[in-house]
Amino acid sequence: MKKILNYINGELIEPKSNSYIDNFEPAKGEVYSLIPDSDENDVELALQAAEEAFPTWSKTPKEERSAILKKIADLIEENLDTLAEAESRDNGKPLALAKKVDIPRASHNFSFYSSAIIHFESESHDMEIGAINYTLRQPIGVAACISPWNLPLYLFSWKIAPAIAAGNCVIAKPSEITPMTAFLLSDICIKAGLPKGVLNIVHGYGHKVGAALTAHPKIPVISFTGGTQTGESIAKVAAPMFKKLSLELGGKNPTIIFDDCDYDKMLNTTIRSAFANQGQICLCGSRIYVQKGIYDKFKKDFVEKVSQLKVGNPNDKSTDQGALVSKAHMEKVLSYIQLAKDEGGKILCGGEQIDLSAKGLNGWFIAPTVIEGLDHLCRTNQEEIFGPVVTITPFETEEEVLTYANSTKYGLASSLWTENLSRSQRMAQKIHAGIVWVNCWLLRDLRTPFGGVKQSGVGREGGFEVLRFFTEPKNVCIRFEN
Ligand code: TXE
Repeated sequence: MKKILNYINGELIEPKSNSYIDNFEPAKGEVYSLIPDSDENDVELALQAAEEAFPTWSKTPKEERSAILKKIADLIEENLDTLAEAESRDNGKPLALAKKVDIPRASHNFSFYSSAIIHFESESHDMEIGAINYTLRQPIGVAACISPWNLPLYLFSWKIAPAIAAGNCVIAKPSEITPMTAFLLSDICIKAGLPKGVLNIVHGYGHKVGAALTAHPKIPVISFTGGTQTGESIAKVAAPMFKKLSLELGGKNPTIIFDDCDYDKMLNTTIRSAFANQGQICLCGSRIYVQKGIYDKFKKDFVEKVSQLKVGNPNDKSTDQGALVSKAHMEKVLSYIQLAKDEGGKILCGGEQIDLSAKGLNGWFIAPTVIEGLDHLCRTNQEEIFGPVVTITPFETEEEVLTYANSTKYGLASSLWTENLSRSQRMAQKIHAGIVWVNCWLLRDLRTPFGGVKQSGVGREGGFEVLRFFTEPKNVCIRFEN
């Protein structure tokens, strides 16, 4: 069986423990490869390599760092098919989605930061009394990048690219649930000529590798994307050590649809924003609020379209919905469907596991599910389900829907559908969310900050802001007149 290896000091090596974790193919429910069960000893080895590489890498001219990042971006693009197949097999997502979104965006992360680092500037302030202040922005040292399973290579590269572009060395830990594309990235980095030790990828469990990275006194900066509870436990360990933290956590995003929207455009995009990647994107809109004038029409059309989504083999071109990422996650999502019923919700479509074993797929499929009739404060509408499950609810006024939208502990993203420009501006100002999409969804410009408010995280990531995050500012004040 294929063994994934750690990438440490420029080499692909076995974990020190020599033990491995089973890696499952979600569509088949079968083990298909093995993941290093690394621990603090492998982290120590990676740290040694990263510390050795740092003095040279941090002083390597930006242009050279940029060229290597661009090479990595190009190699990702050249290997698009292989990477997309690996991502789909590892994660259960439709191959077409991996080809269209995940892998191109991973390549773009590297090419964007390859260019951004060249244009990154630091501030300078002239004081009238005859002094000048400027801000030196220096790489920090060894950064930890910990990423989740839902958009494996995309989120992994979103952290690594800016960290190394800024001159840091990195120890990265992909999710133990979807490690394959991170493994393939190791090979790409070797081919691109990334100097040894600049990027080290240590595979394994969060409570071992992730915890060792978080607690290590020699790792002063952590960028994490994952569940809110994990973020909380990382913050508890890192805060007393005064580490720099970027936490991109969960969401419970509202989609708010007004009567005056462009109906067809809204309907098609809302299907996508609700169910893309089986609803396993932190930006998916899982609470859909629809103004009363079009509620009944929306309910009919939406349920009809959702019922037509084809759940099946991720490799089939006609598949809209693949498998959920793991058995445990599928069970969690099913338990929320049961909870919704217990809370008085009416299942309009879906609501159950789908058995595709007749097609040789013994994995973890759930029918896309639409639920109505739930109060905005019930658990189904408050907690992150992170699966193909959405609720729909009617509303009358802007004030009413704002109360619903802002009622959760999360504040990651939101979508508004209206042709009324003033209303969209008013609403955008009042919504508690780091991102407001108006008449669109998932449109990203990497120059803008990304991230949430409230319990969706801290440390906005995006454009130059990420480069600022991965550098230490130092004020230099020069007095040139007495
Ligand atoms: O994420 P975890 P899980 C949400 C979603 C999901 C829930 C749990 O609701 O159901 O989180 O998912 C590593 N110290 N999101 O359990 O555990 C772990 O190995 C350091 C939202 O899969 O947060 C993995 O690499 N690291 C989300 C990463 O953290 C630790 C995407 C994320 O795993 C650790 C995924 C520890 N103590 C899930 N424990 C989003 N915002 O996009 C685990 N890890």
